[in-house]
Amino acid sequence: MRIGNLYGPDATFLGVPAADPDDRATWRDARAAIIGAPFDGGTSHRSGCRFGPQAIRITDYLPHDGSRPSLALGVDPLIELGVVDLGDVEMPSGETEKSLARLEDRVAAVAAAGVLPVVLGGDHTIALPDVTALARHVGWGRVSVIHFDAHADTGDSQMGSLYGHGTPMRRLIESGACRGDRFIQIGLRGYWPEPETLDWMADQQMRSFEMGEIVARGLDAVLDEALELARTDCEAIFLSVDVDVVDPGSAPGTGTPEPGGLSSRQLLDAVRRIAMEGPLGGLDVVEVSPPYDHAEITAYLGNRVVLEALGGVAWAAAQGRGAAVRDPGDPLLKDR
Ligand SMILES: [Mn+2]
Repeated sequence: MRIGNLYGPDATFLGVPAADPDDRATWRDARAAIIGAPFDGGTSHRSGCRFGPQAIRITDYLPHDGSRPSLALGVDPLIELGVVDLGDVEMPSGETEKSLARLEDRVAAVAAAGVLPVVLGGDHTIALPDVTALARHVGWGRVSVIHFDAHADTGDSQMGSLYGHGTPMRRLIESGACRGDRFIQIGLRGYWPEPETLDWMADQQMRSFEMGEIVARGLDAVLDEALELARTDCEAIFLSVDVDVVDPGSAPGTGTPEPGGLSSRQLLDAVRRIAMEGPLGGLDVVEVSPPYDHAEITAYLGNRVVLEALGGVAWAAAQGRGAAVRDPGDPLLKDR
């Protein structure tokens, strides 16, 4: 059964066709699908990102006509990829494990159909089911992760719980869904995590680019290294974008703002490039918290992150670079 916005009227991402996740005929021709994950039960500080999916879907000044030709790329990703919106997953904020299981099932069904899952959060807890579902399809340990964030999200526990927006990256590496040495973090800064967790990250051979390194080397050089690593001995890249990677001045609507981040221009360029070079197997955009937003700045950014990612995928497909959205018959996608 289709649920539109769990916390508001049913509206699709920029007016793309609505589809019913349980009726494959309604999304048969789609190559990418929007999935809302309106869950903020994993936040450690201020909440509100349960309203993120709706804000990311509807925040725009252009007509909601399901068409967005990109000036930079010369493609209309919503049209060319046949993007549909499967609505929200029903995720009760007080029931974390039930919520995450439902999301994992939804993402797995989409990935298994050879359709690119585009998940709108929600807090970062949702990266655990998102990446897990993709790994079940692509191959356990065969998905690399490029993770934009101010925070590492590698905590061992959060207030005594295994699940929360501060722990998903540790759970993913512990389970083997993805390899620590193919887990790439970009934009970390500030005062968390503590040395014990940094030691654990180093033991896993995670590659984390702190803002100081990004400033010193430039983001392009960082992306060169990140993409080379992500594409080595893995079949697909999962792109996880926490909007708090961007400076709070350009992304105020989020729960755990950390000053001194990327510019919105840098994030959009990086997302576009990763999607163009891929192969992108899935993405999520998380931690957009409308109650803390101002003038919809952060909701606009989330909306544009999705468009740049889809634009990059459509561009790659048009170039015949393929691999961004794979046919389910592709032998690379067989279970290993
Ligand atoms: Mn995060």
